[in-house]
Amino acid sequence: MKNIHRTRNPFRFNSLILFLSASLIFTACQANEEIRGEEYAVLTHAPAVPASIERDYPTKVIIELETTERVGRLADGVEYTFWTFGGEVPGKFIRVREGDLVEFHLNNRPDSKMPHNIDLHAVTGPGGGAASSFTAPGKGTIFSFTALNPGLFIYHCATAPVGMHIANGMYGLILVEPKEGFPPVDREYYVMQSEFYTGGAYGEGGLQPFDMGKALLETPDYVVFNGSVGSLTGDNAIVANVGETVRLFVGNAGPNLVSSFHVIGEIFDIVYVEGGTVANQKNVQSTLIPAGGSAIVEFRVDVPGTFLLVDHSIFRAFNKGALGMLTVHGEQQPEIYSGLQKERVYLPEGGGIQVIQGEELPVPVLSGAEKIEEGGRLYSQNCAACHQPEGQGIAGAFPPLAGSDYLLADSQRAIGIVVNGLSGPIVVNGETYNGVMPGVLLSDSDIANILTFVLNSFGNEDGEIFAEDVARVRAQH
Ligand code: HEC
Ligand SMILES: [Cu+2]
Repeated sequence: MKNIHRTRNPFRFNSLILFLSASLIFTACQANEEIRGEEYAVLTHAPAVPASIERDYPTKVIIELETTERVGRLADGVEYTFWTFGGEVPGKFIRVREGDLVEFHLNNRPDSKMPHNIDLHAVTGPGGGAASSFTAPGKGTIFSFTALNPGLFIYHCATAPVGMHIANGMYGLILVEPKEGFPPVDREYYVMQSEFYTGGAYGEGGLQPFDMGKALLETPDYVVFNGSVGSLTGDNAIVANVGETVRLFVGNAGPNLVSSFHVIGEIFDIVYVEGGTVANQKNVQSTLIPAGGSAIVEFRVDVPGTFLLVDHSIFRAFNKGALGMLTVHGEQQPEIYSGLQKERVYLPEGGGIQVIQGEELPVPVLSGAEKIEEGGRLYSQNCAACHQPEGQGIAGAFPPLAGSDYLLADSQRAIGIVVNGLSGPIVVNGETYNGVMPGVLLSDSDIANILTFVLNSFGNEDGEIFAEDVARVRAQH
């Protein structure tokens, strides 16, 4: 830079040459920026993301991160001894700028049992820093690196046995913002997928040990976002308003599985595939995120409602925990999405023509027994996967409908549950459940039939729900 400043113009200055040399200096500054000043990084717990970087020059960034080992909640009634970066799973989100000199301070709490280190995929150097950051309990280590490549990178512990340190929760994301930054958006969130391998099956209560055998077979009991079942659902849902643009920084820590990341009811307008800095894909339904990789997705939310974040390897979402929620507030936008407009009777084998051409047929009035029969069919299609074929539920995960004191105390309340879904703690037959039931997209009469079936099956005595009851509940919302 100094050389360029000293460059002499052999001719008289004129405005053109002034302009040319000014742009030369500007280009030179961009190519070879000098580190200026120093600051401590502000780190955040998921789903929060640190504010975007306003600096237009590189600086020395000091990062303080503490490794801990502590018991925490994996699911309701299920505990696990998590090993963490910063006290939570996933580890804290780090945000620096391309060209920054990062001085990393890794501290391991004295009450840890294990040594830990850190491999940041943003590091150019042996082990991604792991070789220089092996830190025994009660010790601290320091190493530095220059963030040469911008992008969204995973970091994780790489102390042997590496798989076990990752499986126990030691991972997070570091974003190296490109010099020119990212385009501004209204909301940014931090989402990290990972697996847990527990001694007991999904939902089995108590403090669960790590299961090495299942880890080797790559058959996790839990696949979750942000470290536990329900960390992004109900009251923990991430939020946005109609018309806003949302950017998700999504990581997949594995340790084994690849994620087919999808948001139900949304299309990613832009994907920075694999966490690189080129907005290189548009209009994507599901994006593949490798284990130890990431993606940045952006989308404008156009209509209100609840949008589910899932791994579209779908049993992971509804049976192993890989389910999050984005709640979008705002006015309905019927020109984009109408909602249910009409419910019609469909008569195959010719009868259907009547519906298409003429007056819509009234929904047939079913007798009590017919309602129960029809409801049973709909129950097996829509409810049995969670509440089980005999309504017995799954301990710790899905409450029973057979003999449920919660259901039988107020069958009208059950309508609202089926229509709108339910989340947050409830007590059924003395057991607390804190899961998420998504609202069911069925017609008023279908829901009436299902609930009538449930009230007359599995040892439940009796009761009848009518389509008008369902319509009334729906209208209240
Ligand atoms: C994806 C899994 C899932 C599906 C499908 C599902 N539920 Fe649920 N349901 C749950 C969960 C989880 C809860 C508890 C929610 C909580 O803890 O707040 C629940 C709670 C309930 C409750 C109240 C608690 C109780 O045991 O009485 C009723 C009633 C109920 N569901 C009925 C139904 C009916 C009827 C259907 C089918 C139309 C259905 N659910 C489909 C998961 C599901
Ligand atoms: Cu470790």
